[in-house]
Amino acid sequence: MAIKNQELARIFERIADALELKGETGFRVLAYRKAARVLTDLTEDVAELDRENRLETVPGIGSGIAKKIHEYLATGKMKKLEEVTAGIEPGLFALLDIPGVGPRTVKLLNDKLRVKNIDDLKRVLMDGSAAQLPGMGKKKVENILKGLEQIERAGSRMYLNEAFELAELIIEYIRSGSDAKEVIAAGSLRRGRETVGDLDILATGSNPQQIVHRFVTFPMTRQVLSAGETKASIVIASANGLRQIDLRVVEPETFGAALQYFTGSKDHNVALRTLAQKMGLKISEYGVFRNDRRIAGKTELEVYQAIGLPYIEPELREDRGEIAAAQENRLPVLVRQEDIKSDLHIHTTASDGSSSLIEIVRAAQQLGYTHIAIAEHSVSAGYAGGLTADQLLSRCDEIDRLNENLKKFRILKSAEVDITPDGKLDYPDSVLARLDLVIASIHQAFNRDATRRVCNAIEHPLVHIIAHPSGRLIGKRPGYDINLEKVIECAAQNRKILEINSYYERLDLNDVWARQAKEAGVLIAVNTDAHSVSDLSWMRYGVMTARRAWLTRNDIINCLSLAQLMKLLARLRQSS
Ligand code: DGT
Ligand code: CA
Ligand code: CA
Ligand code: ZN
Repeated sequence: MAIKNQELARIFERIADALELKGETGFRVLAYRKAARVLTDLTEDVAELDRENRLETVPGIGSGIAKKIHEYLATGKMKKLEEVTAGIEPGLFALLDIPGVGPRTVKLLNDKLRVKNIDDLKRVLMDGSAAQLPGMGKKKVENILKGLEQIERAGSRMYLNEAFELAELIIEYIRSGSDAKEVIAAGSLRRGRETVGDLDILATGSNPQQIVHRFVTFPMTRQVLSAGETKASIVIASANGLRQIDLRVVEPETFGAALQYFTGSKDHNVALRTLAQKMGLKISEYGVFRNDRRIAGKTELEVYQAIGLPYIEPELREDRGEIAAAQENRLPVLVRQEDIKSDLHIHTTASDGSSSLIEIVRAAQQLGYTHIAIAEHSVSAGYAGGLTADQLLSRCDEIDRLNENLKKFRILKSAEVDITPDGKLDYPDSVLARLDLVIASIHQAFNRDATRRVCNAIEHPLVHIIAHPSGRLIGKRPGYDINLEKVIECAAQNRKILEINSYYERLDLNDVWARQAKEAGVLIAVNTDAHSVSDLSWMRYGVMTARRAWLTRNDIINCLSLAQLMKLLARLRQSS
């Protein structure tokens, strides 16, 4: 959605909220809510519609709303918003984010119990006074408590996809409304950590105050925690809860030092500082200093070189041996997104996906891939539309026919085969032999002998890859009761491949285990496990995880050309 659409949708929501908080109901409120919904669903950029005088052609946008949109786009302000929010405690808007709490409830609580913010709300819920109010009651109070719990839990850490999307939104917002030169997300997001606590945005520009001002007026802002001359912190309401974003505006001469410092990790920074001290240097967010004279700071490379090191990629900065490796000039040349030529674990509508095979092929071609593997679920995965052996075989025929007509692109015949509770695969070998690539994974009976079952699958002569080997779901499920050291050892012995599943809730293998696998000589597949065209973009999270695992293009089979991959897959079967 275009950024202006989102900004304006938020503004109209807020006007409607404010009207209701003031006790108004009915047509006017509904008109603003409707305008917000229309803007959210609009595929065209509202700024363009305004330029071309076409706003009123959009159903749901009348002349009154169109005028207000125009006013905002032309001046950056909307009188109506200022008018209706005047005199309303800012904390009241934050209460509206709690599931189960609407404007009428907030008004009631504010009128009768002088509730002004979340702390007040908690107090009146706990001491029983809220339950006494007309129309509240025990049930409603319980609901609100549940809602509070929900936003507090969600307020913990973000998945990588949410963090990236949010960072892109705020960066575009700052860029489009200020003369900022550089705007970049540092912190754990830049390091590709599997979850992100808060966003750390770094900017340079000739007018820091303008950048700070633009930042704190980000439309999703619910609370400004602090706002100074060159830094600010805000809390925003995203779909999954409340999130904090920090901003720093720095001088161009110190941008590299600040970027290095705020990228972290803290442990990496501490180790660097110790190293610098031994050389008689001081390193800080302002630069590298010798006797108070700045000798580096403009770029990160300059900072690292000043303390005698080559550039260290952000994903390696975890104090896991990267500084020693840098000193000895043995840092790996990390895999890059551009090295990826294929995605080898994709579902379509034939099992539980939502995009068709053709749609997936077109999207993969657009991504620049030369081949993909279609791996539907197998027969015992009934819940996921698993294919019977016959269905799989006719699917293979279909893919063969398609491949004849595809130029410079190849679909590999594959399947994500369930490992049964007794450690077998649920297709006969004759069917598996028809496939170019066999992926095996556990989807049932998680804790029954997981290690032995996965090792059985690895030893099966027709299996190539084990998908999501640990089975964990970040923040939701710890994973199978499995001995990954054994699994890696077994994969190494049988020269089989382990997956980094790029789905942001899996990232499985994780960075630490993938690095161990590499050290044991195991090849890695980085796959999205996509169930739709848009899921193919998850590759980015898998690649970052691979980089955090110190992997190079030579460690990853998705970097092989089609010919190289086919040779490898055939060799694996011959040697087992
Ligand atoms: P997060 O937000 O919990 O996912 O993790 P980070 O790494 O983004 O941490 P955050 O947001 O607290 O701070 C951003 C960076 O700032 C951090 O990676 C390194 C730097 N930093 C923060 N506090 C300290 C500190 O006390 N010492 C040093 N050397 N660096 C710090
Ligand atoms: Ca952070
Ligand atoms: Ca931070
Ligand atoms: Zn899958």
